[in-house]
Order: sequence, then structure tokens, then C-alpha cells
Amino acid sequence: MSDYTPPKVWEPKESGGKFASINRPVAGPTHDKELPIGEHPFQLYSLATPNGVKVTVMLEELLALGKNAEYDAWLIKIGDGDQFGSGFVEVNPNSKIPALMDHSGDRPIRVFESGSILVHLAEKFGAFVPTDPAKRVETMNWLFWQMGSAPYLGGGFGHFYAYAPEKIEYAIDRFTMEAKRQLDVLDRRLAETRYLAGDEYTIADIAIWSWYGQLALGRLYDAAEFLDVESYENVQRWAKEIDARPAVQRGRMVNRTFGEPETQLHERHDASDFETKTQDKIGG
Ligand SMILES: N[C@@H](CCC(=O)N[C@@H](CS)C(=O)NCC(=O)O)C(=O)O
Repeated sequence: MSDYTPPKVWEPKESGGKFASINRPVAGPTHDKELPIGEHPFQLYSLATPNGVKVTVMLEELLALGKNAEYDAWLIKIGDGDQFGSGFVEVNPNSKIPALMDHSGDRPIRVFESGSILVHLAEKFGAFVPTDPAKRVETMNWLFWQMGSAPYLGGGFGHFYAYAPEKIEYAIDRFTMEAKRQLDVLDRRLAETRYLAGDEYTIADIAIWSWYGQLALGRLYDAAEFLDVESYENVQRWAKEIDARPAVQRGRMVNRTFGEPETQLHERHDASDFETKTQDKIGG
């Protein structure tokens, strides 16, 4: 049991933990830094966390369909505080990756929040969102489910299980309960349908796979055994099917700074970069 009694007014202090150095109680930029702009219509500023992967998978899926979704993906090192540079804050006042500038129209449009980015791209290209009104709503139901649920998985379960400076049983129990409940929500849905919104692969699958699919495949928090992810059989079937898509495999590599060097493409400016610019090829 903790002997901590909250003071009358909270004051910031060193809290320890993996992300302590980037946590701040205020918003806004900490330094001046313009963002680079490449030659393609879409400029993505991101990192290959689950929220970042959603967008690079979507862009690669659009390109695989033959859409003009060419993009430059610039690396934002959140551990170094790049998200607090003035240029980044102009694109996303919330200082979190992913952030996108759409230069494809007559004036640039900023897009932040990964769910908003997925909807923007899906509507722009008329892809990965059904036109049938009921199926479209079901896609949005699951997309917004992900946006509301994943903070309990990442900020709750992942934080206290993997990153907090001490293992707090109460917090781990509370968020493990919720993470498993969420996996069960998905498992029951995927017992009824091939994909989350029905028989069509949509932005809901892209968003949910990036978190819960990767969790089920044992890629998040080293928690596969602890959460008994193998027992969610329908989630497993769906996660593996999506994982096998070539666009998903490419999307996972973009802005990735961890894992095997051949899976890391720190920045993506051309389709050929997957063959020539991975870390095993360029080193560093
Ligand atoms: N709701 C946001 C969440 C984005 C988010 O939490 N991004 C994290 C990485 S996954 C981040 O940039 N963290 C940096 C920080 O908190 O300073 C979205 O879906 O875009």
C-alpha cells in the first residue's frame, strides 16, 4: 500500500518511468524548428508506434490500390522531444504523432489524430470505407471504439505493466481486466464477421489491427503470455490475415527505429526505399 497523500495543489516533480523525460503538464512548443517538406502530396511526420503504423499502412494500402497517395514520411523522435518543435505543434497542437499535411489540394490542410487522418484519406480516395450507409456507420463504430479504447491498453495496461518505475498490482490488475475485456469484445465480433465492419476490409481494421492485432501477435509490451492472447482465436485468425497483406508489411517498416535492421525504414520518400534504404542497407 502506498503512503502517498495528494497535496492540496499538484506540483510537477520527477516521476521516473520510461517516458518521464518527455512528459510535461503544459502544451505548446519548447523550441523553434521548421518541419521539412518533400515533393509528394502527403507529408507525414510520425514514428512506427501503433498510432503511427495506422497511417503508414493506410497510405501503403492506397498506393497498392493505384491511388495517388504518394508520401514523404519524416521521422519524429518523440523520445528526443521532436513533437514539441514549433513546426510540429503548428500541424498538431496536441504534440503527438502521427501528424499529416495534405498538399494535394489548392491549399494545404493539416490533419492530426490518427482516426481523423484515416477518415480524411478514406474519404479523399473513396477507399477502405464502405458507401452503404449502414456499413459506413459500422466502420465508424469500430474506428471510434479503437480511438476510445486503446488509451486503456497503451496508457493503462502497457504503461503499468511495462513502463512504470514500479509494478503496482492494483493498476496492473485494473488495466489487465480492461485489456482482456477489450480483446473479448473483438473476439466475439470476429466470430460473426471476417472483418470488423463486415465482409469488407476497412479503416476500422487498419486502426484496430495496429493496436490489438499487433498485441495478439505478441508485438506489444512482451505481454502475449500474460494476457493469454492465443486464446482469442478469432482475433488470431483476423490478425494473421491482415499481417500477411504486403501493404501492411511495408507500412509497419516506415518510421520504425526498433527491431531487426532490415525491418527499419527510418524515412520513406519513394517506393524504392523499401529495397534500398532500410537500416541493414544504409547502417547508422
Ligand atoms: N489520439 C492520438 C494519440 C497519439 C499518441 O498518443 N501518440 C504518441 C505515440 S503513440 C505520442 O506522440 N507521444 C508523444 C508524447 O506524448 O509526447 C492519435 O490517435 O493520434
